[in-house]
Amino acid sequence: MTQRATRLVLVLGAFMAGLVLCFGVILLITGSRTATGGLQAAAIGGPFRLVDQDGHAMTDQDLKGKPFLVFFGFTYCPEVCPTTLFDVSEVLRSLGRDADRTAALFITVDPERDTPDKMKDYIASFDPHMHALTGDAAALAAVAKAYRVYYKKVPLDGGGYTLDHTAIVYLMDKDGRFVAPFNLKRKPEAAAEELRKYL
Ligand SMILES: [Cu+2]
Repeated sequence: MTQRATRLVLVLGAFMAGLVLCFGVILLITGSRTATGGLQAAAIGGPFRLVDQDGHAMTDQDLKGKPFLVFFGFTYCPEVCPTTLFDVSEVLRSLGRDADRTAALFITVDPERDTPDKMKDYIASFDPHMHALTGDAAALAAVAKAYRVYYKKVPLDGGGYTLDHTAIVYLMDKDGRFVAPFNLKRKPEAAAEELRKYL
């Protein structure tokens, strides 16, 4: 082999090696992307043990076989919570008898003030299929985390506090699995029709 040919072979070899390396890296990247599942649905919800407005323990097991709605908030909330709970009540009312086969949970993010008695007073203004749940701060923090709910105390000028919180209504199926955020910006009948599909 001439010196020139040898050099050519070396250059070609290096080029081929580089090419292989490149493809290898691309395979690794695409491979790892496939392995993590890309758009795998994040797990929302899960087991809980809280106290309802009558002071009774309620767990996720009590909801087995029923699709249900979950909303987090607090009784001192000036607007978002009462509006949302009113809308949820309208949906439950639209369901008629089928409402007995569903449930709606209002879970407080303000355990300090929202005792079972306070929750009982408050929830009495809404549909009777609603469960108003409270518990100790740690139990509520765990449920909020499971539902990816954000909440934060905000001090008020005149003393006391309010809370910022996630205002999503979650639709869960009869196995307690998250389906989708539940849209209340439509006629209660239309929303009730969607809920009915999961009975
Ligand atoms: Cu609120």
